Amino acid sequence: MDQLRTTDPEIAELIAKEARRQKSVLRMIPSENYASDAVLAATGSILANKYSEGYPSRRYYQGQENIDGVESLAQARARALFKAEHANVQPYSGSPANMAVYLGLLGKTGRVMGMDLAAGGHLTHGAKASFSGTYYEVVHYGLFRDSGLIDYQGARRLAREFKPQLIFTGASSYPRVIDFAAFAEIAREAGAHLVADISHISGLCISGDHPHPFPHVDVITTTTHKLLRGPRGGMILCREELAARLDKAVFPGLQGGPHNHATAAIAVALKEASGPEYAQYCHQVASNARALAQGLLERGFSLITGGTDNHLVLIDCGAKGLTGKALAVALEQAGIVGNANKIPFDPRPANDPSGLRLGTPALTTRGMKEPEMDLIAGLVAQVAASLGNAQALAHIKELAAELCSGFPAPGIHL
Ligand code: DSN
Repeated sequence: MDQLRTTDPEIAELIAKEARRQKSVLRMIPSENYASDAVLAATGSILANKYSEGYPSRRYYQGQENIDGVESLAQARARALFKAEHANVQPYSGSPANMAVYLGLLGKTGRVMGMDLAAGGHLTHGAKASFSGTYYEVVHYGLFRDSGLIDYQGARRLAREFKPQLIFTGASSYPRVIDFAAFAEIAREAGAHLVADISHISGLCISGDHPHPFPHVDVITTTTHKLLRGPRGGMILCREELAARLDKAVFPGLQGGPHNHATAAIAVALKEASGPEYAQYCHQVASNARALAQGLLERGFSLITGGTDNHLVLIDCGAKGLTGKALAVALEQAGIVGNANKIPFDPRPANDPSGLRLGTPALTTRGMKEPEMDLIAGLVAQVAASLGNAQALAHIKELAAELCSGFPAPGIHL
């Protein structure tokens, strides 16, 4: 940072301010975390200087004796951790990883079934606004209105009629277990390839807190910066028979040179995730989410599905007479950072929805446990009762900062 301060004080100052923010607020966006010093060191390394189009031992540029070692290690660790026959660690993030699956398994066009964005799916699972809903023919499965749970029978009926070639499972804001075995039956009947996008729950699948997608699915995609605590990046894991098609879709289909600094940091994160401490961390993430859900329910909040099995809760703010955006803004003023989110069958628009999404991955990395989750549920309730009261929100912000000060934030040294 000393060199950066000299060369570019404006950027150095913004980074320093962001570090102070990340240290002093309760970070509860379910897709965010703290990367370790080791992961950050690899991310900021000289590996960023190198071009390496191709794959280990099959490159289009010279000078790869070290890069091949880095990527081979990342691949081997990914295969071992996810029990996969093949791993591609080059996708720049989760959306490019999913895009490569479309390109590799369908080509330019095809029929896809994915979870509706409004039901908690992801943009790349066929939403109109994304490439997936623009270029491919898509139908969406969804949730039961009363329970908020995935309607597997409805998905099965849809697949029988529509005969998708590709089925996406996985979600961005679904708080319950996804039944990959049930989807495998649906895919088998339809003759479709089945993909599990486990970006949100990757760690829980490793630790056993969520059922593993293999052997039920053909392909797993995931980001590397959420529960995995790596750099921003993506991965594709698959059976050997699909490896060549998917590798070709990533490079040269969609991408040029891999981000070698990110690949190295992914390798480090995967190493960190292979020890017993990481499994313990994931157990705690899930336990903390259950404690947070319990604390919120006790304080009169309404949660979609009534609770959680994973790392996040989805609050229906309408039940408190609030919108998700209004609560998210007030929470931020009070040092608690979540995100407004659509709830199933939400009558409100995406930029001002009815829901609020809160997650436990980052706070658990700081070492917080069930008692802190109950405290935080209390703070969220105080915020919900204090909208527009700047003084009350500022006081809660002090309480949040005080809570944070007792729990170190990995990777942040002020
Ligand atoms: N943007 C991510 C999330 O916050 O869930 C999903 O890609």
